[in-house]
Amino acid sequence: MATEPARLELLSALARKVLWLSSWTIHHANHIRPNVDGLKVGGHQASSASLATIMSALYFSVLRPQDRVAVKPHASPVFHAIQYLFGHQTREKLENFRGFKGAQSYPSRTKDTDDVDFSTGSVGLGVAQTLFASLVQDYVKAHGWMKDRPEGRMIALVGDAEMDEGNIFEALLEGWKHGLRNTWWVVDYNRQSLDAVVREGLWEKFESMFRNFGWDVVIVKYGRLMRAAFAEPGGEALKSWIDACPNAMYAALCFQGGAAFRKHLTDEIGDQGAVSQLIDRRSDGELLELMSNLGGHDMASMCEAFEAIDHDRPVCFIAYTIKGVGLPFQGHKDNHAGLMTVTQMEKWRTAQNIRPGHEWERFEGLSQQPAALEAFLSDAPFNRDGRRRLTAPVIEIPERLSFKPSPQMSTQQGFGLVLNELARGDSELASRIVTASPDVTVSTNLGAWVNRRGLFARAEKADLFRSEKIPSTFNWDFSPRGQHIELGIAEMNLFILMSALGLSHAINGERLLPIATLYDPFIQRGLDALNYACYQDARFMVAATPSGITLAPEGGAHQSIATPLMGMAQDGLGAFEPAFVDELAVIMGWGFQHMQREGAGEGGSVYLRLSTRTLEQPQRMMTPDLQKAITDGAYWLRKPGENCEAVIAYTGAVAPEAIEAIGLIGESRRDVGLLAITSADRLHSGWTTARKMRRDHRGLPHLSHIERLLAPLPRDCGIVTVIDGHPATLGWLGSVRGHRVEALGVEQFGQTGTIDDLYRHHGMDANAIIDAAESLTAGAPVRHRKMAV
Ligand SMILES: Cc1ncc(C[n+]2csc(CCOP(=O)(O)OP(=O)(O)O)c2C)c(N)n1
Ligand SMILES: [Mg+2]
Repeated sequence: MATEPARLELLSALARKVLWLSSWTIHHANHIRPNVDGLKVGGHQASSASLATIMSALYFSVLRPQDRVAVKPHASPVFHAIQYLFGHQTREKLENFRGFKGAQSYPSRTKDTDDVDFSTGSVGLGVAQTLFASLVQDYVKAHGWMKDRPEGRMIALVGDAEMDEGNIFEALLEGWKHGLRNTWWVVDYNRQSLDAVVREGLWEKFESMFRNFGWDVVIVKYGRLMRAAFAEPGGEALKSWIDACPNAMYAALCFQGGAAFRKHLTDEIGDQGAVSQLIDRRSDGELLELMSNLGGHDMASMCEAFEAIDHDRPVCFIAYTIKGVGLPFQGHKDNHAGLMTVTQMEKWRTAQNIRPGHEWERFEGLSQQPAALEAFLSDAPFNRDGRRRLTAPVIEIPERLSFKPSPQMSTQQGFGLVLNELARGDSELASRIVTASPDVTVSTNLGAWVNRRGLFARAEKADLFRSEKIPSTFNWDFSPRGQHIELGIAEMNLFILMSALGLSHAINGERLLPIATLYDPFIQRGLDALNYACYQDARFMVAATPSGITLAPEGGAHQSIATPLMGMAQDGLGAFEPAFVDELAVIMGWGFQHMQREGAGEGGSVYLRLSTRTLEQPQRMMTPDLQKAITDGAYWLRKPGENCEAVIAYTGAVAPEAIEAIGLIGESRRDVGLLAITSADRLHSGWTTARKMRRDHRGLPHLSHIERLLAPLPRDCGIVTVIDGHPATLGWLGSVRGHRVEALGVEQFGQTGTIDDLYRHHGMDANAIIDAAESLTAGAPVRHRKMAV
């Protein structure tokens, strides 16, 4: 073990190397790598530089293998440089930074190969991810699955302007409710955002807010050089000047350099005495070094601050930094996307003792012994256990999920029944399910599951209504064994919790099968977090209900029109909209398997768009073929013949309208088909994949499910599609084999009414379907129409 001064010296040397390598990586991508487009690749040299010291302190000294980090997106080059020094990142990938298959612009769990714990990019989300990851760790521990693994700290490196993101505040409140522990947020307080310099005094707001939520707050403002200068005669005045200096002025002086600091200090606090002497004892270079020695750039101060934490309460470190520290544009308000010129880089290279052609060498230009640096790196506690990405065995899923059938049901009800059945049993599957809902547990039919499996909290808390013997349908007991996490209303939190629960196999080595319930329209409130969760390959199931205009009297603000398209467009999420409960049970069973599949392009999360509309349920055998067709996305509910004139293809809760229309049309048209679509998303992606495979492997007759279903239809057969959602969801069906399509659905929202009123109003009742079919087919008019009630 190196002695303290020797350790600090090695750490500081490595931090300088990290700053160099990160800046060089960006420089290389912009000035050296041949760039056919002539556009700069970019790369945020300034934003990255802010964190070189702090991240070096963490990775090279403070972190333990069980700790997990979300790195501010623009510090990606610093992260990659650190991993390069550790030997986890290749020179080839760094040379190809921001290029195709190169090191990623923002750290990515799925695209980068150098041990990224949590992806970042959309600011704010990675920060909240650490908070929820810590709650998930508590969940795993409370369920007895931690074995002898030590608890990790979940750490976010946060930009000060990033703190504007509302989802961080939503997460803070939720964290407080759940007794958050083991979470560190390190705010890179460089007082600059993308556009400019931030408001004065932000740190005070952060401090009081975090303390208010029970966090420890550590402000690391002055480096060791500064603290030593404050102890000199005249030092007090210097400290007061620094404290009073507005952010923009400090930043501007850091940019202008030592001479400018000298002039300002002399004009403002020069006294011809101790203060003047303190200033004059230093050259311009030394003065700039002193004034740039804010806490976040001082290895000793950062290590001290981190190492002083001896409790598991959450901690916010506010580390003062200078954006672009050490680079020619440090402190300049326009430096966010700033890049050093070739000349500036050349000058900086020389100053660092780096020989031309040796820029990528790990210890080039450092005066310390390479062997000492190498030994220090390989002894870093962070690396002690080797690979930090864990795995967990696959949980077995029964052949078929059962439920207590009734002749009339809604899919939302069916969802509750399937879970209730699971809750009654003692399967491994049931023990690994964790549900969560943003204050809509009861109204999304999770009640029966929660009654049996209980709510999760680290400490027992009995349902007072129950202990007071007041009748209530729902048992609201909290315990460490509980399997439902009740959240406040913020949907962003729901999806970030899914992101954390859905990575438990990789982070904690223990698989969880998370299920979120919410109202379908509010997917939009959490959409970026949902996208984020999918982007980092978290695995979960979303049951969104009620949906569409079918929630009729509930009204406009709760109607969802665009969600079927979102479900289709979201990478990593398989979207389903079953009409009947037997379909739903099949999809859920498949979903639990899909959530566990691993390998390139394999598996993903699942979105169930459900409804509160009660439908008559089909009485049928669930054959393996039907089962497969349901999860592939569609099956014939009425198979068309050779001369089929019209097909009605429906999705979800509008099944009765489609069935009624097909009956009425059948009176006038002999050959009609009814296609039940359980997943427009699966059908569409199957179709695009098949086309791609045919292109890539010319001649291979790979046909997708929808191509096979539509193949027997004559060319002049018309297809009417209908969905309680945007008509474009199914409108593409005509392109599969060139059939004409009338796509029915919803394009405006806001009306309340009965389902009949609204289906009529939006042109998706049986009569509208018949009209559309008629317009697509030749022959006499369809004689029968649905009678008005
Ligand atoms: C949700 C989202 N909105 C906008 C951006 C674009 N953006 C990237 S960094 C940034 C400002 C960052 O400022 P700060 O957090 O203080 O980081 P610094 O670069 O100063 O370290 C913005 C607006 C983004 N990445 N994500
Ligand atoms: Mg900033």
